[in-house]
Amino acid sequence: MKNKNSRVAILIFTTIIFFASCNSTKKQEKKAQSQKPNIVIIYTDDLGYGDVSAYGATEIQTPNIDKLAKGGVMFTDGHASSSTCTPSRYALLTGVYPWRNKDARILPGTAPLIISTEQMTIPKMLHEKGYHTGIVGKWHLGLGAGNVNWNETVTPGPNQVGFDYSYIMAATQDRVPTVYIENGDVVGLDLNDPIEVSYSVNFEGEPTGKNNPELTTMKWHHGHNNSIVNEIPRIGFMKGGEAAKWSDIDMADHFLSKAKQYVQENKTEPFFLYYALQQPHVPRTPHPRFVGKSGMGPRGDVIVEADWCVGEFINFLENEGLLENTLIIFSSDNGPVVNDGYYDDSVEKLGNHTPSGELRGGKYSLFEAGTRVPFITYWKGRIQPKISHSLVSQLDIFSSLAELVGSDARVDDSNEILDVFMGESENGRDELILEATSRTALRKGEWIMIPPYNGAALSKAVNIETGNAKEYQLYNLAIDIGQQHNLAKSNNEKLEEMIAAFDEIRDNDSAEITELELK
Ligand code: NG6
Ligand code: CA
Repeated sequence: MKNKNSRVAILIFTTIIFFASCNSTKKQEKKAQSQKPNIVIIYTDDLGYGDVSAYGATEIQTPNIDKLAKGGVMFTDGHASSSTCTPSRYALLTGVYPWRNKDARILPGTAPLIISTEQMTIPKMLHEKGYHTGIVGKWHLGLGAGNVNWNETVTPGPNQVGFDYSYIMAATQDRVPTVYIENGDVVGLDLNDPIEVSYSVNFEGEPTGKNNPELTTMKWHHGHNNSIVNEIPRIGFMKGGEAAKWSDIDMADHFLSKAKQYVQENKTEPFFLYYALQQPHVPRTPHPRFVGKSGMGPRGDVIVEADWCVGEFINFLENEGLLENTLIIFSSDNGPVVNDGYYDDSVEKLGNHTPSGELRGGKYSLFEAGTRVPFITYWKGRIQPKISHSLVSQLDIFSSLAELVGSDARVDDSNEILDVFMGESENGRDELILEATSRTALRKGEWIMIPPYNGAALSKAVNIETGNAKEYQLYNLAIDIGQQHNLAKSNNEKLEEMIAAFDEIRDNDSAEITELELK
């Protein structure tokens, strides 16, 4: 009897404990769901599919990016929207195909903002859902509304399209103005030494790379022979603003410290950070502590430096106790280029390294290496490690993040594939339009169709195949990842099907877009 009673008592006790603990687990789950994760997009500039050791590079090691790849979803078929920067960044932030916006092409440093302040963007959508939003790094989406006065607050810019905080370079490291801009204001500007910028004429008496090679330590190969800053000739002319000019060798450290500072200051609320590193774009200016580290010249050295920045930033999140509540998306804005306009030994010291991996082409190209880039999603404790062969595009980040944070905002071109990004499904995209300097091609399933385009098949300046040909090209990537066997003639049925699908998406406007912008 006594025994039975105590058994009943134990049963009641354990039942209470069981329900109580269920209840608290449910509460915890609810809390976890309602607690919005922080979101960080780490975006490199010109990093190729073959530049990361997790993606098969053997001549260079990227242990920190590898850690993300091996601890998250490593996409083998992840794409930037374009094989150049501005269009890819436009598509990343808006979820809209860049070829829908005629201004979404490589911009000079004086170009006006190409995102409408009315347009929905990732930071705007996240801001509406209670996020603090920031960008640190490369912008290259235009600033102002034309005729920017760099000595006043520059607007509209990132702060007018959804970012609560911005710390940027206006365009690229090789373009003037060579200054940092914080929330629209040039950092460290002395108004007694105002900045003037032009992309058409030099300012009287100012040296240029073309006329004063003796003042340069990095020599220009093509383009890049205008104003000289820090002994590096740039694209565009700039006068004044001496105290505000950035130090190229410190840029990586500088952006890293600003990225950390942003997190430090905003970690008490959900935050979104777009951390846009400048490497390995030209001019490649590793900090002295990275010089010679890759054995591959400056291009390899700045990849090692970028990888270190990624590691430092992730360690910082971990030390702050934020890593398990932060979704990290890592990618690159376009494929790789070795000589992009300076003699910097990158060609000579490349050795056996293949920045494009087994893919054909590179930056500026319609071939696969133009847009297929390292693409990783990582969320410690939440995303299970996996290699995914799903076709995904940076376009899809917009709608997928909206789904993640419970926003109704959607953009037609941006597929909601959150479960693919979370590694829970392989239902990626079926089709995707790829863009390269205003030319487009259609990817559908395992097939890619490149329409005929005028212009050189090989860009001599950068030594990259453009993808241009007088005839249609059709490749089956499942069996021919290197795009060596054009099946357009032998598989006419597939070709016709691809042309029809391409025309339907492009709304038959592809005829307008034929010429290669690259000079
Ligand atoms: C090209 C530049 C190249 C690079 C590119 C933009 C010349 C000859 N070439 O016009 O060096 O700056 O623009 O790169 O000037 S991107 O990654 O921002 O798209
Ligand atoms: Ca780029």
